[in-house]
Amino acid sequence: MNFTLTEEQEMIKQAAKDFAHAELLPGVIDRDEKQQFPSEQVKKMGELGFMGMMVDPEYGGSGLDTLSYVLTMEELSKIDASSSVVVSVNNSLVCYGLESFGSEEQKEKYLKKLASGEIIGAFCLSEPEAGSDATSQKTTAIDKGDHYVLNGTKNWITNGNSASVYLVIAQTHIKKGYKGINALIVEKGMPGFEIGPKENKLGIRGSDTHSLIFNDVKIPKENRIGEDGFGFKFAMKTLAGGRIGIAAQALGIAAGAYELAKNYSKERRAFGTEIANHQAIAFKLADMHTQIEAARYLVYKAAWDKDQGNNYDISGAMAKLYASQVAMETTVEAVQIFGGNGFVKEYHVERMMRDAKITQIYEGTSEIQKIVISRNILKN
Ligand code: COS
Repeated sequence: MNFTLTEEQEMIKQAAKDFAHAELLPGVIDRDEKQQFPSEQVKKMGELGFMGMMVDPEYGGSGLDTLSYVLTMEELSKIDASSSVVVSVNNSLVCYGLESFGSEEQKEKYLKKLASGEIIGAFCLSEPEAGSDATSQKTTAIDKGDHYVLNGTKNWITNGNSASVYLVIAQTHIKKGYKGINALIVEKGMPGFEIGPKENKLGIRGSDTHSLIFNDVKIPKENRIGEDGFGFKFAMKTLAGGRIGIAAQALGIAAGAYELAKNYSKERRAFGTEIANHQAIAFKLADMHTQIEAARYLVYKAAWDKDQGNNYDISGAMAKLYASQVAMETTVEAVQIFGGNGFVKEYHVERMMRDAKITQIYEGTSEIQKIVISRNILKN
């Protein structure tokens, strides 16, 4: 076992930390308040190579390992989870999905621009009645020979309006169930493709979440990813890695709130001393620190599994399940340590508490992670 980061990983972590403080922190409260998408920040993250971190440089990516990606997600999420979710979706769902399963033509046409951050992508699986129950797709992609005709609605799509390329999961052969599902590449502006209203959310308010409506959208056959009927497996395999990204986001939110609470407890005075000197506060910090460290090793282990070529279904699910729980508990405690100030926007922790909640929901709820974990442990 080796718990030491390489020199390169340390440099990437530091670069992400510096970027987060210099570019994400200014205006983060305002963007949250106004639900403003971090367009400038995303552009700069593309220039730094954060939008296609694991993609082969041949396709415009940074060619880094999953651990470097996780370290970056952690540092960005300490400051601004609304920006880091854009990085997560673009890297681990869109770029990974295209690089691993797309055709050479698809990689040339779409991946290069996505990995360099020239454009961003969205991953469209959820529907009004198919979030956790992902096999129940009502969106249809009917085979018309040289093209598909796409009809239906997708919900809660991250990067819903800001994306240029959408990976859309849809049912082609209804009688075949999940074996009849396809994944199609849809471009913004294709006739019949409409972007629905923006959701007014509890947290990650800077990210733009929309429903999408498809009315007889004509999709060329060459935009299907993989073989006919590969769509459900495509979604499952891609989400397995996506969960590592969200686990890293949850870890970052927890660690960010903990650092703020620790610093505050050394400044704020009550009963004649800094509140950190009261055991009620010191023990909270001890619990937070221990849980964050445990979450960190689950997240890094999942990234390591992916880099080693090991199966990471279970390690990714455990990392997401635990890190998201720690994010929720830690941010609630951080607000408590800040007391009255914790309830006020300028101290950041209330935003982190709101942002933490989504990590227990998207890319598979905590209950779904328990299904994945229990099935994996019981099959052996
Ligand atoms: N990698 C590869 N294949 C996978 C897989 C994975 N991680 N997980 C499932 N599959 C395959 C199965 O092997 C099976 O194929 P075969 O019949 O050829 O073996 C197929 O997919 C169906 O799997 P299963 O029978 O387990 O499907 P279920 O309907 O029971 O669903 C869960 C399994 C619940 C795990 C799945 O629906 C899921 O992950 N749901 C949550 C989706 C999600 O994350 N939604 C959030 C929206 S994205 S923000």
